[in-house]
Amino acid sequence: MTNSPILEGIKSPTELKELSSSDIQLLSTEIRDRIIHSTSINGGHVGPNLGVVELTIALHIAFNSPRDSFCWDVSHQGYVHKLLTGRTDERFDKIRNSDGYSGFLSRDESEHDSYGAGHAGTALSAALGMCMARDLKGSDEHVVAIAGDAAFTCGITLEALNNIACSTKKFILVLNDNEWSIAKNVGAFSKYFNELIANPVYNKFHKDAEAFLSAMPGGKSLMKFVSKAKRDTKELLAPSSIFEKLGIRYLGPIDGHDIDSLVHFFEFAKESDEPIVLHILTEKGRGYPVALKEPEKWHGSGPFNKETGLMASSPVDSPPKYQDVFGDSLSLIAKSDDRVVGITAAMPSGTGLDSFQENFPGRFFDVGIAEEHAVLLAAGMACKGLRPVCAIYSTFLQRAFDPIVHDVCLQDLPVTFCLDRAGLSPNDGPTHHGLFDISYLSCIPNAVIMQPRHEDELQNMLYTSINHGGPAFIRYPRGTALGVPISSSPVKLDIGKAEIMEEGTLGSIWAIGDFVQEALSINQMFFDKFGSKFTIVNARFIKPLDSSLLLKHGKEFDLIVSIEDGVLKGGLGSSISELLNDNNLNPKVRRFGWPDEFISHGSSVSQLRKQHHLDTLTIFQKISQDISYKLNMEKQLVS
Ligand SMILES: Cc1ncc(C[n+]2csc(CCOP(=O)(O)OP(=O)(O)O)c2C)c(N)n1
Repeated sequence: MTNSPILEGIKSPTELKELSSSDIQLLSTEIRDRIIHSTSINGGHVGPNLGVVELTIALHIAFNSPRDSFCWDVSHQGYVHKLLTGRTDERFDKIRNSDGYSGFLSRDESEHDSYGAGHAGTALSAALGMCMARDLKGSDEHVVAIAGDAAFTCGITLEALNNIACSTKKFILVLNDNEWSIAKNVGAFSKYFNELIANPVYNKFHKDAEAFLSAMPGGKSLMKFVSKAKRDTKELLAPSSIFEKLGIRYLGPIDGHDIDSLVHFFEFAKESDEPIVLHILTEKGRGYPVALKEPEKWHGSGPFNKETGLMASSPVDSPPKYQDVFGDSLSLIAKSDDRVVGITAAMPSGTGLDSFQENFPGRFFDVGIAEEHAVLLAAGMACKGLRPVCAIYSTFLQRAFDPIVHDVCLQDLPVTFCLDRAGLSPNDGPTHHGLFDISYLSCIPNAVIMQPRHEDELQNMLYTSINHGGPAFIRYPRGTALGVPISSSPVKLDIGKAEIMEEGTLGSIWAIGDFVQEALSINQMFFDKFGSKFTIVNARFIKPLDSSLLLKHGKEFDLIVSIEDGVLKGGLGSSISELLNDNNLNPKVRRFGWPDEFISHGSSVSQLRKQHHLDTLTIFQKISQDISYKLNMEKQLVS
């Protein structure tokens, strides 16, 4: 815990409004210290939160939460909001852990979290929906959408912009521009925002408005003045901004670290009788020099030493991360196949594509936070003979379901999808767990879906997918691989062929990914305790399933077990049950996977697996119960 007497006195935004301006300055420092302290222990979104300290304080002074609603885009920058809305207890110091607050905003956590998020680009649409509901009800509360500059690379943000002015007169948009996505922001909007900042006419107008606003905060007369000033200066000297062409009044650029000025602009926006955007400039990592210097590294970090800013590094002999194996393998394959290109939706380092970018800058494309566009772009490239590889986290690919169905799979195009973070993203929680992809992809004709059990198999799957000639999806988890050697010459796998790892008499266990290793450990437990084993199958392909092997097992065994890192509904186990049932085979099928509920954030994969009965011991015990009659029989035979 840090020494924060002013922050500790704030149990709700009401107390904040009563502070003197010198106390508010001290409060900013206390908040920064507390965020650095908590993230140094737990990891988290350091840079984005340090950048919005003044902005968030000013929002809570000018507006009345929870009556007024804030829609934070992504909501990874919501830590300051949490601290100002009564969440200063020890759960803040355990943020992103099982007994701490979520790293995102969630409607379950506080009445001040008007909207939950974790995916980018949702703020404007959700805020507009709230405005329209308010207008229909005839009430007058404010709704504020707060979106980063990178949110404007999202298609849905642009869909909302198109819809705002014709739907409501009262809509406040805060554009929090720090020039960064996770990596440097990309695309035409990002350039355009820089032009707005650099344009002296807008600066002049901004200064006029600010001078007036600081003298006379609030009030209808103020509005009239600014509208006139705006007309006079802008019509004579400058073209309208894109926002104005869309019917949204533009004010900016505004210093995002000057609380008094921010409050005045927010008061001004409250009076506006047409939709308004405030273009606010902030610095990612403000107040913590190391974070300010390297915004990408400090967008989201693991634990670190807060004095030195050094992040905890993994032990030298630890296995590589799956994401790095993917990046290196793609470079290796691309060396001898110039059809290969790599596409990311704003996640070059998170997906490991940054190493490919270094090796093949002309064949690397960052399209911004635009997953649907990325998939369509890949479809177009594939039509012209390229072999695009889209590296998109499992959870973010959900957004591109229709282009996957309608564009890639229907046209049977050779696009490879690499779904990192398949399985749990423990500290992030339900917005980021990659638990649905097997279910949402298995139902699509032409989709080939696979999961490697180690890094060498990942490389082989990548090589197989690129050379397959149709849509292929490879899912793999966050974190480190097994540490097996990776061949310098990848091989093509037989699509739809599983791998038998061990043979036994008790039944068969079909597993994918790191659960294959778990299945082998469970088998050892059976052997140690009962002297008998299961047949262990690395399913490799979830679709197409190795049907001949499965049907053989369906005839041979009374029990077939499936273990997967995805939801049970529509998962590997479901496909196994369906195939057996459709062939009139009725062994007992015991399925292990994630239940039909949203899994919260937690401290680690093992903690969440244990909590949801997916740990090795529980799986062993449940299978033992299923097979107890057989174990007894075998025991009797031996004795
Ligand atoms: C659909 C989706 N794709 C990717 C991400 C990963 N992501 C989280 S924050 C972020 C960048 C956000 O940048 P910006 O909105 O400008 O906010 P900043 O962090 O710079 O304040 C990205 C790409 C996401 N959350 N959602």
